[in-house]
Amino acid sequence: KALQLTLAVVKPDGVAHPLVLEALHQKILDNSFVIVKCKDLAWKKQDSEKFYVEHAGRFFYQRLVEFMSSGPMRAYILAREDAVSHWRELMGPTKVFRAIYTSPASLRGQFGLTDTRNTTHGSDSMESARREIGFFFPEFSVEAWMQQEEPAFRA
Ligand code: YYY
Ligand code: MG
Repeated sequence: KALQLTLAVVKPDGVAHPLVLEALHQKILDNSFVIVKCKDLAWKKQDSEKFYVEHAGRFFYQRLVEFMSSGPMRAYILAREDAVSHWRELMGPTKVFRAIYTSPASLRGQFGLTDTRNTTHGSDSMESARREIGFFFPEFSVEAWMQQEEPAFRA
């Protein structure tokens, strides 16, 4: 199993509740992720539109971009073996109804409010992780980290 980086985001509904934010942060630590980078930020509507351009035209697009620019968020670059799929699994299904009934212990099952206000984001492949890490952390180089930090990380 290979060491990977992924992008994890606590969405505005999660950041709005300090105890939820704390619980999500603790989940990251409890699941052997290394926090490579962490920052708090807020999006303008254009940022949401650009990040979610793959969903442009879907029925939920407007409510999604408005929600994602409605307040502060927290973004993490996380490292771990199989980080991408492991974080997706911890998050649980996108839709809150499904999350509550099929994965009640998942982050969305525990803290999700609606299909839009579903507390967390996670990259869905290594390719999207690279794009999304670049979107949130333009100064960060995945290549440089893999070359310089990965050997030390494994040692
Ligand atoms: O990757 P993931 O976040 O689990 O779901 P996507 O299908 O990529 O959708 C992105 C984002 O869009 C989702 O986290 C909430 C929002 N959304 C929505 O508001 N309503 C839906 N029915 C589906 C998705
Ligand atoms: Mg997605």
